[in-house]
Amino acid sequence: MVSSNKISQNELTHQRTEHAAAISRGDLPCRVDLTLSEALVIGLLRQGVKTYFTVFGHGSTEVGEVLRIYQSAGLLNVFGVRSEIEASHAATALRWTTDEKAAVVTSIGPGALQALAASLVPASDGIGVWYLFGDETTEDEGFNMQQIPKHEQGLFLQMTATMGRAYSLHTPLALSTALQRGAAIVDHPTRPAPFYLLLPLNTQAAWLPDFNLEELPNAGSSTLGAAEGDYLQAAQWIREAERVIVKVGGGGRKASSELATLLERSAAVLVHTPIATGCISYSHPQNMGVGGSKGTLCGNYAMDHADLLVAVGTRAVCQSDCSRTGYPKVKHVININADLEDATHYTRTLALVGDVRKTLEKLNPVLGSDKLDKTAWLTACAEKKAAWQTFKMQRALNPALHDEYWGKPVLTQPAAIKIATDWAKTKGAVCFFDAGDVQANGFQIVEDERPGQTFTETGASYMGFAVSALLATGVASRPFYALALTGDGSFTMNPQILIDGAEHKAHGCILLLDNGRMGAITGLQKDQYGTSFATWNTLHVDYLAWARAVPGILALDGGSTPDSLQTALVQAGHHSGLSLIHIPVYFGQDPMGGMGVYGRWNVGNWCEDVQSLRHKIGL
Ligand SMILES: Cc1ncc(C[n+]2csc(CCOP(=O)(O)OP(=O)(O)O)c2C)c(N)n1
Ligand SMILES: [Mg+2]
Repeated sequence: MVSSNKISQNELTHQRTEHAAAISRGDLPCRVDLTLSEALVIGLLRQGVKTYFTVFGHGSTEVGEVLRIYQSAGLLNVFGVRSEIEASHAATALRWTTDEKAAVVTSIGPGALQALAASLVPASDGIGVWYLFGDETTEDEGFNMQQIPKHEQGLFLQMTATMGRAYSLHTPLALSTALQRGAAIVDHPTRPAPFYLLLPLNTQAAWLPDFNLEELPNAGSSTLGAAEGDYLQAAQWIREAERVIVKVGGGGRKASSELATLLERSAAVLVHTPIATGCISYSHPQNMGVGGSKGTLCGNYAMDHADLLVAVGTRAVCQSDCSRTGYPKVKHVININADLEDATHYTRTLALVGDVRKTLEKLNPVLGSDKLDKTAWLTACAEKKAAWQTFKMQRALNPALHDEYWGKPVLTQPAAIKIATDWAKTKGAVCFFDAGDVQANGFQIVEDERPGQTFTETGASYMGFAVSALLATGVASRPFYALALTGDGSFTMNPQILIDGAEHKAHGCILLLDNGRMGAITGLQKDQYGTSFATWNTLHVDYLAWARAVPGILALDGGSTPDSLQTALVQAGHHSGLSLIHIPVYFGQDPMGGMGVYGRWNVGNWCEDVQSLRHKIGL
């Protein structure tokens, strides 16, 4: 039974303090009197959630009070920030880079909606994050301020349940079920995701006398096995094909050695989606880099000519398979994925539904160790990769171009990104990429040797992710150094990082590539309609002054030459906190200013052609 809380606030604080101390000592009895909010925090602690990114509001003060006391006892850490979007990005980045779990706490209404919007990132990239949102009261006494203004029940639950999985703590004693459902999602073995726990304003402080803490679930550690399926058929297709391509998405990131064996045994080339960069070393001769709408010369060549596709852990996002026109000559698909619907996405498919690594481990021996002779294919692809390396080199050798907006020669994005990511490699810094041209040029340029060097949020391509991700550097239990490469458009979506990064001891550098516009969209407009519209600014904003306004931030002018940028990076690297390097960058039609486009995309006025090609291919 849930009864009202009979003890005073002072007594409650005292009691919570005692509970927290007992948890630290490991002797909290399993039956205790406590509020729903405290039981929730204890339940999350049991699952290893010790980091909270918060923007409290009237919808979450009760949970906030429990977190205050538990933080004082050293059980968890709370980072109050200035935007729920930033909070969500930081929690996502923490889980992504370090596997440490985090929760985002917001108020009801606008705060929750901002976090919900940003949760498109973990939903798209497959990252487990807890969201605790204040929600309308369960007694429905009338509209709560900031609830959705309709005479209907559970609207936030409907919205969040559309984005992912959600649970409303409408009935306090359902907590253990809520936490078990959340654990199953946030710690899912193959495709973790955001989980939304809605906290009605009036149940957060509900009193749970003699609550049995044993009910609270522990973190799940489930695993999935290898696919059952026709491996002999798969092996036969691989042997018979002349041009095999292995396309790796986010689900194949951790299968480096199995992928290398597959390449060796099938004489295939590998192309990956941006998120899977480093799945095998870029220097591996059979790695053609990224392929897709904005792929590479060699990656797209391989896609355009392959006759057999082995898809590994990819959900075939438009950008990665040219809106389903990416494999015009493919006769068969072997699709290895833990998700049945992803595995059966294409026609003419042999779907191997199971854990990617374990399935590859089972497929490789069936292929046998006799190398298949597909020399013509490997040679043709190797030539394209060499041409791509030359293409890249030309941009590094022509680093500056005259720019109209800046009225002088400035660095190109390809040159600046190459210099910065080379520097990051020597420093062992993690690189985060923000959306836009910065991101596309970035994934065309980086040459990662292993996963974890670059985090490019291409699932949702959410502007402001990279800079907000820097919060994870200081918050992680083992802090690390990161470089966030961002455009002027993306940075101004989440400039709160300047304050929150300084406050919460972020250790990294924001490299702001300023072309005075949302260049990726200007570029699309020009390619599609011959003219640009409403995607640039005429103002020259003093971003260094923004950075200087915050104590502890080192603001550096990166200048317009490779040397000046190098010098600034080195200075930034010596700074103990957060730094911002501003560089003007070129925007324009000069081919040396970009990395080119090699694929197709079902957007704007290209749709008719792309769709008709898709239907012609019929894959
Ligand atoms: C939150 C959000 N809004 C809109 C978009 C659509 N979008 C993708 S890239 C881009 C422009 C990015 O501009 P900037 O960060 O300056 O990078 P640039 O392309 O100029 O290098 C826009 C508006 C998005 N990805 N995310
Ligand atoms: Mg820009």
